[in-house]
Amino acid sequence: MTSTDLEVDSLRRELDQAIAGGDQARGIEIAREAIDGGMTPTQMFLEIVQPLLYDVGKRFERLEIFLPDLMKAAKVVQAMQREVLEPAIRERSEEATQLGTVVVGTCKGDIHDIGKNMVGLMLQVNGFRVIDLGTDVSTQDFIKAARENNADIIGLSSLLTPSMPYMSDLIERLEGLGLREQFKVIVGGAPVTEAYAERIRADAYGSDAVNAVQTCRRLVGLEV
Ligand code: B1M
Repeated sequence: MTSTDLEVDSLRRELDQAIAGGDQARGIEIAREAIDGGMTPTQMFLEIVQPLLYDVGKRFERLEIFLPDLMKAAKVVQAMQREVLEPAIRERSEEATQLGTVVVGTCKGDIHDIGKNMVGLMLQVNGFRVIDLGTDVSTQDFIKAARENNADIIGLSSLLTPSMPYMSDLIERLEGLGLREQFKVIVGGAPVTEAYAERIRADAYGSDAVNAVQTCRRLVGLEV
């Protein structure tokens, strides 16, 4: 094990404790330490924060923790995003050109937005105009915003199995309205898979926030 592996391990352990204890101040401090220590904010988010939240989800599923614990964990991560990770990502981004417009949102019935917000931010700092409709977004509102903003891509996020069918609902509505060729559709979120995206005839599946940028570049005809 290298010293860097050890540092990442201890960072992960400390953050796990902060998340479990709902300690926002400590979460912020750890994020600052990681970035000052040379870790990129995207690496910090994708390699440490995201897996830790997945573990929190597993503990919740096993009934080892309950909804208030899930909420506390989310608040720590949101504070880290707001105070450290988002400003650091923006600071590192270059002045980008307009690659296209993406309307993003979390599907109806679903209020999870930590991952969707990261996807939106990464798209934005990599040159896309992002219209973020927030959470619990209806199919009609996605289509309305895409038309009003002359979007190139509609990006749907879902973390709940019951909100996933709204992804295929949107594609069917677009087909029904004769708009399917006008907008590319990318889908993502923890329970969403590449196979699901294919099955519902989405144009693409995004596995994480970095992959979503590469995929949207490809969808607007740019090299990845
Ligand atoms: Co909830 N929750 N939650 N939750 N929650 C999950 C999703 C769950 C898997 C936990 C579990 O049981 N294991 C489970 C869903 C089960 C299912 O349906 N399959 C669950 C449940 C059941 C619930 C409630 C129903 C609990 C209840 O009330 N009894 C409730 C639902 C409320 C609702 O939405 N109506 C609920 C509530 C909450 C909180 C509010 C407490 C909080 C959310 C706070 C917030 O987002 N503002 C919360 C949290 C934190 C989680 C877990 C623990 C973490 C989610 C997260 O932020 N992950 C989650 C466990 C899990 O996901 N396994 C869980 C980190 C994030 C960075 O990853 O969102 O996957 P992710 O995003 C990634 C990629 O997926 C991808 O890129 C992102 C960044 O790299 N991606 C895209 C995402 N969207 C994309 C879109 C793209 C492309 C890529 O293109 C457009």
